[in-house]
Amino acid sequence: MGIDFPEGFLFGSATSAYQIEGAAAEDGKEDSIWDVFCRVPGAIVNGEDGTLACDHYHRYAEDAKLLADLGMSTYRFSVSWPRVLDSDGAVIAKGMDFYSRLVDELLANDVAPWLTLYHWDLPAALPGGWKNRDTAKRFVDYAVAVQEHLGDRVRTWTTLNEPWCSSFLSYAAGVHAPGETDPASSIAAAHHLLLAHGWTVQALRQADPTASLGITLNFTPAIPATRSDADSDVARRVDGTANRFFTDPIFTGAYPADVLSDLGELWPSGLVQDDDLAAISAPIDVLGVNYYTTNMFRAASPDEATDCATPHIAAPDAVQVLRDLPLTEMGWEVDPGGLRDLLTWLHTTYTGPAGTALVITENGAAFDDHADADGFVSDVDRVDYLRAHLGAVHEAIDAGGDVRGYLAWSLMDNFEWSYGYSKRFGVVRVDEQLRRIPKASALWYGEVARTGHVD
Ligand code: PNW
Repeated sequence: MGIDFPEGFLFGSATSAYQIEGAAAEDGKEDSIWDVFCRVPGAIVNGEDGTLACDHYHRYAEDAKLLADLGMSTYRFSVSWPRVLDSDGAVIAKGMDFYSRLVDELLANDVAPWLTLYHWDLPAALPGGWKNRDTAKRFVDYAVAVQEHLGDRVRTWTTLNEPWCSSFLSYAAGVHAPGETDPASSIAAAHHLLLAHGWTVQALRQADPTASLGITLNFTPAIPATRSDADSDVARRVDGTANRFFTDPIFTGAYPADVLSDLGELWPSGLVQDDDLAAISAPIDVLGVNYYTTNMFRAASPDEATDCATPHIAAPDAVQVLRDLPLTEMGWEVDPGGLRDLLTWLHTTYTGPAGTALVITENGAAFDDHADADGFVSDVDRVDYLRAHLGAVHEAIDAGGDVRGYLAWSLMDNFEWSYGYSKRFGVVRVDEQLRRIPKASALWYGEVARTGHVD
């Protein structure tokens, strides 16, 4: 019994630079906005930061071999912009060389490198960050520089990881770097991120028409608690800014009309210029899908206080309703059916008509891991999570979805942003001595990766 994935389906895992590399000030690397944000008292649980992280910067060869030993054919990592370009825009040779050696090591181990250009660690020196349109231009220069050094060996490129997080969580909710709380700024950031994506796709495509190019979006489907007009409307507004704000311009060349009208006055005037949407909708080969959970919402009653920290800027009246589902350590509901429905919706609405493939670029869970006397973690809850979500991916393929791969988040326990090291997403444990110890989930998932078979 069990299920078998199609021949050629990619199995792998993912990480990001700031979450694992450490070496935060080594070999000429300058500060990113996360280096700076971590110094703000109270910003990160236990005041932790990515200064050492998993020390991947020095252990990359061991990590490449680990991936191969686990049977993973693909590894998604990110490049740290302030490690490879200085604040004058000049290449930092040692930083760029690190990624070149990493790519060589992956290839020597038969692991295909999947490179994300931006996983949130913006150079702190850029004035105004993503509020500034000029940052999008600088991003293209950065992307082209990385392509010049690695493009002969890296075939798959993702421009941005989760622009919803780098805009709304970062500039409206204030919980991610740079920690600002101005809704209009978050809209400007989101537009400039999309612009950086579009211009970069055009530039990389022109330089190398054979490279596979895409973007990774995080999707948190929003469903109404009841069929009432109020609940349906609040779910629609959350879905608008969380999901369609990004998919519509990329695949249809226009921001969704309902989102524009919901955001109304918040939308900065003059933000969108001629030709912006043509660039943002440049064709892509792959849409990366990050999925962790689905949220159910109801509309708050008029006098009800809601969580002010909600990043749903068009839905301040949204109240999440927990269903009778298991929760991960993040408090996120385990809902694999939501992934199947999401993939089917994306294929039908956006990627199918555009001829764009879907790959799950992140899926996984934080659980309260306990190591035994040998340091081994028997994480049956994580195995169950991965199995159920792989089943959902298979159902989406059966339903006709063009889904080409699955990358587990994460290869190893790492710096979980504002939660510090308190939340562990790895299939590989990283202990106090930074030893890598595969958990039961890594052994189970490795077998899936080698055979394409899920028990
Ligand atoms: C993603 N949310 O972040 C990131 O791509 C990873 O770097 C991160 O470690 C992983 O998911 C687990 O959190 C998210 O609030 C952070 O909806 C927050 C949200 C979604 C994704």
